[in-house]
Amino acid sequence: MKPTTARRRATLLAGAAIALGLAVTGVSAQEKPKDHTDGPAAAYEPSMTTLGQIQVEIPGRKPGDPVMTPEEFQKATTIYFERCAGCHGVLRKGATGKALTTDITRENGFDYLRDFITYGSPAGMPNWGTSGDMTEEDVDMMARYLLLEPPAPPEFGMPQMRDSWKVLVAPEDRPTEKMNDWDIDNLFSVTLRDAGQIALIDGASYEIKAVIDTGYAVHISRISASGRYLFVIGRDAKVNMIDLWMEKPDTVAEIKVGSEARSIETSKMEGWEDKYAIAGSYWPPQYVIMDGDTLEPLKIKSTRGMIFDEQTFHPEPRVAAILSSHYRPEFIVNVKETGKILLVDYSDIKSLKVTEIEAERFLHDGGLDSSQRYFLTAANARNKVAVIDTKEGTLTALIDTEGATPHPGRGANINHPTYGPVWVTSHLGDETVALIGTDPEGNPDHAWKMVQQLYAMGGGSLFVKTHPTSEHLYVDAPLNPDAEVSGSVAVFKVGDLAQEEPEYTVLPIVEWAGIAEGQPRVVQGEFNKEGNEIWFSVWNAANLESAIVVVDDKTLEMKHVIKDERLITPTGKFNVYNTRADVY
Ligand code: DHE
Repeated sequence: MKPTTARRRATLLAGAAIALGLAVTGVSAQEKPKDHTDGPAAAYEPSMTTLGQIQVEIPGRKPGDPVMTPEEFQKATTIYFERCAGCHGVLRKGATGKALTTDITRENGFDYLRDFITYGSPAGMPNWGTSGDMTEEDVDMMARYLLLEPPAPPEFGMPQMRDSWKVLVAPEDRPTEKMNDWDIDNLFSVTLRDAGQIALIDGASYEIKAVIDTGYAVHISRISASGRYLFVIGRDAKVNMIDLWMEKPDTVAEIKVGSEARSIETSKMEGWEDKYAIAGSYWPPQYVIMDGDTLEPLKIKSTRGMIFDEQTFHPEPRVAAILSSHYRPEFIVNVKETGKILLVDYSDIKSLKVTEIEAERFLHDGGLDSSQRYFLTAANARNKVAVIDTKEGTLTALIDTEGATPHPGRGANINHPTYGPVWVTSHLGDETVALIGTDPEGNPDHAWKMVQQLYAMGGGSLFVKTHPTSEHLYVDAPLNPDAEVSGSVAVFKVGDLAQEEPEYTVLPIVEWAGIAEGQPRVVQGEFNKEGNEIWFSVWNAANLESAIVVVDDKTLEMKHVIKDERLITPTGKFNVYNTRADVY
């Protein structure tokens, strides 16, 4: 099938709960009270699957405690960490969702809790009962569980990190030059989510050069500034450091930095290339600076502290995206629940200086503008994008994206025919795509304003992508409940953006992949080094066939389909050059 052109303003999403991270199939709500909503934005919350595996005991019982067996308490804890902690917090003190501490739950009582879990709420609580995601017995158990004190998962400090730390090949035993004939700059590190592996795929021949075991449910890969070392982090907070110079690239060091994590980055400032790595975790709420050659943990900093505006204590502010500055020896660290962006100066980690910028709560992901001076990041539950000037170390702007739950990934930088350089984000909760001016020198009237809103295929978008040599802007929608939409990608022609309501072309990626079984979702475009092709993951259930579809950026036609039985649940793809040079 050829790409088709469309101009469609899809309606807002409602009535579909997608438990991502747990399963890739959508579940329709039944008998839902009319005003209750549970779209993807509500369900796309952290799922603490690793924490869900820890063994817990019922904390000291109080008079009036509901009856609960240790087995039920264990099962309820697993469900709570996987499905509820993302919004309500591991310690139940609240995050995007309300606090569920026993002073509140006991006052509300069992019947209220049971009904709330069953039907959800207009504020975003999914209808776990009527959607069929939880059985009546499970709902009953969860309501009793919430009347008991929560278990506190263990901390993870230096002794635990050092116990887990392994240098498999010491720096002095590694090659002094590249020992393989791979074009490592055009290599893709592809997350094989449910296999706990990454695949290294050659960008020219599409050959899978290696499959390497990593942590559980790998989240992202990042590359050292030199392009030699690949860092991979799993949801279980395991970091693998892979040496791409070895004859057969493999892990040379590994460490566990906590129980739940999502982010990893390396030092990129001139003079500091490959010197440090940093990883941030959801639990415990902290980040750790490590040696860039060995992953030796050097400095752990807790992110517990005051919420930026209320100045009240938050016990578990998670570390979301981390980015390396090109202007100063600093890591930029998003602290989700306190709404602070930290500039962590790594030039002297014994006297660590951290600039704490007040931004907005629920910071998630983001990336640099095309000049690489400004960091734009979504405070997603507040529908805002914060802009940090990485040169001056200050907050430049807070912009309302006028859409529901911006989710940019690292965003996309296009050269707009009217507004010049703009940075783009799509949204989880609706079909809008926000374009933000990023050129205070050349286009001062448009800088740090939302200059245009586009309408793509529908809500449930996670990632946008372009390349400096491309004339296209790609928008995915993997969380859209409609299989046709979640299986396609919308493409806008940058030159057409001066039109009043620009059309987009729909690429039927799943159809091109030739996969009939399951409901695979098309996720995260990633360009090759040259910028003439873009790769999309066709992410199916673990027991079904998945694929990667390569699209010709000039013709928008399918160029190649990578299929292999080792390609289990491919999600993120990270081209070595584009990732290390921050090209997007
Ligand atoms: Fe991600 C990036 C957190 C679910 C694929 N994801 C990120 C980042 C964070 C994050 C904080 C930014 C890292 C950085 O730049 O340093 N993601 C979370 C969650 O908390 C959430 C909502 C639920 C969870 O429990 O993890 C979540 N993410 C998903 C998925 O379901 C995806 C689609 C598949 C998967 O891996 O489970 C997914 N996230 C990705 C990808 C990136 C990412 C591919 C990197 C995008 C990029 O271009 O850099």
